[in-house]
Amino acid sequence: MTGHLQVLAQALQAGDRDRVEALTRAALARRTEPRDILSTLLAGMAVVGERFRDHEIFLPDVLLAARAMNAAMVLLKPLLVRDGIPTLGTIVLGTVAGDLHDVGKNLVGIMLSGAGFEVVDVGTDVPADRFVEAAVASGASVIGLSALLTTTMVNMQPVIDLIERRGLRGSVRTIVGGAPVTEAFAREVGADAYGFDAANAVQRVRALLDLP
Ligand code: B1M
Repeated sequence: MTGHLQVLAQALQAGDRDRVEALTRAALARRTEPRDILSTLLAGMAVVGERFRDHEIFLPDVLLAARAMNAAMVLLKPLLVRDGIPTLGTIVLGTVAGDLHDVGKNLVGIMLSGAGFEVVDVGTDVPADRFVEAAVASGASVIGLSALLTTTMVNMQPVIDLIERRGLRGSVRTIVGGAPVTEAFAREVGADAYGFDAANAVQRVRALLDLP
């Protein structure tokens, strides 16, 4: 990584949105390839994810880094689309029926976007059919389900059952997460993966899609 990209990665890890935006503009002005800038930012976000997982930094730091990443992505996205760089895959993400908590879901979405996935956020209090329709409409290969209440985590099962009934099992995988959700519960409802936090969710989705 050349000097100016290293500085960009450091600014991202520090969550300095203005500096990340300015450095991204400067890198583009000196004709750095958008895909090289993206790789730098993704590497920076990976470090942020690892440091969050290891409790070296905390939620506000992750949110700042994610906002900085999103500011750079606004500049890069049109150029990447023009260059025909595919995303890693599309993920439908939402909070299950009856549940209005969205902070964790949003964080998972930001981390997935930052890692190069296209995220279709279907919001909160989402019934099973809306998850599945959104996956079919967007060609998503993964549906991510979040729940924060012991009374709503049971609403993950109907989504997985509907995927099965629609014959989509195998082409549409599922990942579940949220404070009351456990690996054992994920297995019980037949989910393909469980993410215990946002960084882990990215790792699990990559594994589901056989990405290195
Ligand atoms: Co509510 N709430 N809440 N609440 N709320 C909890 C969850 C609760 C534990 C508080 C408590 O009693 N100690 C409790 C649940 C008890 C239980 O079921 N065991 C509770 C309750 C009871 C309720 C109400 C029923 C209260 C009432 O009205 N009587 C009510 C329910 C409303 C509804 O949903 N229908 C309610 C309402 C609310 C607010 C609206 C006020 C607000 C939500 C605002 C919002 O989200 N926009 C709220 C909040 C803020 C909380 C707490 C305080 C914080 C949740 C949060 O944002 N955490 C929460 C207590 C707590 O957790 N300490 C609580 C931060 C967030 C980053 O963490 O969401 O866990 P989290 O996400 C993590 C991981 O779980 C994981 O990654 C994230 C990042 O690392 N993860 C995934 C999440 N989704 C994932 C998906 C994945 C993978 C990983 O793959 C797809």
